[in-house]
Amino acid sequence: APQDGLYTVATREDDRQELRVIGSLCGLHVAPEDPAALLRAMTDPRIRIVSLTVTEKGYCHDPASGALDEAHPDIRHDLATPGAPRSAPGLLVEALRLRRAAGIAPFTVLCCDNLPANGATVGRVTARLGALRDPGLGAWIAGEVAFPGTMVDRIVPATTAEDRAAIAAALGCDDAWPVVGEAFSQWVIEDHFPLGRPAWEIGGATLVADVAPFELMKLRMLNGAHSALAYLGYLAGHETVAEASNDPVFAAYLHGLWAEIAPAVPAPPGVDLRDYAARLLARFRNRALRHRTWQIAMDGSQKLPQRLLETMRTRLAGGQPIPHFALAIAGWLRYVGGKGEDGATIDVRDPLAVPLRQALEAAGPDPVRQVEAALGFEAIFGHDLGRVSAFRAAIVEAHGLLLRLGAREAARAVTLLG
Ligand code: CS2
Repeated sequence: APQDGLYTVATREDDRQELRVIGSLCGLHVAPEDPAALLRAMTDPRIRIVSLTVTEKGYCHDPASGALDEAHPDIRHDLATPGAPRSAPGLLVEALRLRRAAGIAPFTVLCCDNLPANGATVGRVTARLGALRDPGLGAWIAGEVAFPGTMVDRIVPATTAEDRAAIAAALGCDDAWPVVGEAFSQWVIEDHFPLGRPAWEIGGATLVADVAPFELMKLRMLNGAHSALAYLGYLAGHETVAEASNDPVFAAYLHGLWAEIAPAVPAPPGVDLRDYAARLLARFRNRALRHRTWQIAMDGSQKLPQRLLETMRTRLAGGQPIPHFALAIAGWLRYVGGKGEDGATIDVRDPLAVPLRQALEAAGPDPVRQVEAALGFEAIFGHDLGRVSAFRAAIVEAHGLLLRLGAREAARAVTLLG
């Protein structure tokens, strides 16, 4: 706000940096500071689209089933005091209710997060919260509000103090909130905007009838590999994705992982998944970005279902082996246990961090019991996976390998065997 909504986007590729000052923000409201101001803006009839980028956990849903988590503290809060909501679904529902009561057409909700079927998922969660308040409101949201799906892709590590200093030096003035990312970007949007939309295609977006193949490709190939590399790379002492993916052992592991993922991905028209994977590796290796493995490791309980587990289900159903996948899950399990390979404490950030650590501690030193304790989390693994013996066996084996060899040597072993 003090910079009139102006901020710099710095795109970096190896030793090249390009700066662009973005002037598209015309005002700011901070929901936790002033939810009423945000609700006023959302009920303004001139507002036709509400887009959201609030990370996976911001939707208060059960990651395995995609249903609203009705026991979530923020959802309980928003049901108790619906006029002053604090969750994203709570704000959407209250704003939509106010618009409906005032006879204003509903805005289109544009989710830009890495959720599976993101539009449909947010539609389901919002309609359910609406129905819990008033069945008529829930039915109206389900029937009248558009929730187009999207696939948004650009690697954007969290901004650091060094980024601020370097960008201020290059720009010649201070910017308190620059954004640093790769040059690559892709935005695919389902073209369903009942009140109209800006011509985003002018800026390079692709408008399509069905986002699903783009989304599945990105979530499974990019984000799946990102999460795998985050846990294993972190455990192996790699601070960034660039370090980990420039390590030949992990590059070979990634190739093996992509070979397991690709057959379970319906390629969008005209896309060759081998080329896509090669491009991903080059993007991961971009040393100009310091994308911390720790950052991507965050919120694994919210990410694993759509990034890795759904793909694993497909492979298991076809009777195919899953050694690279299993090692990624074992890496996650070790990571959320809270102790690194050097014995140092890991700062695990995840809504389920405490119950996960407690369950793993209660399981004691037996690796098989540790795996069972982790797979018992149905919000992550669903009601099914923990009972699939081929799945359990693969995770037990990978966990054993990881404990014996450490992440790097286990990745090498899995790649050699695979
Ligand atoms: C990353 C994503 O933080 C994470 O979990 O996997 O933010 C990733 O960088 C983006 O989805 C790339 O488009």
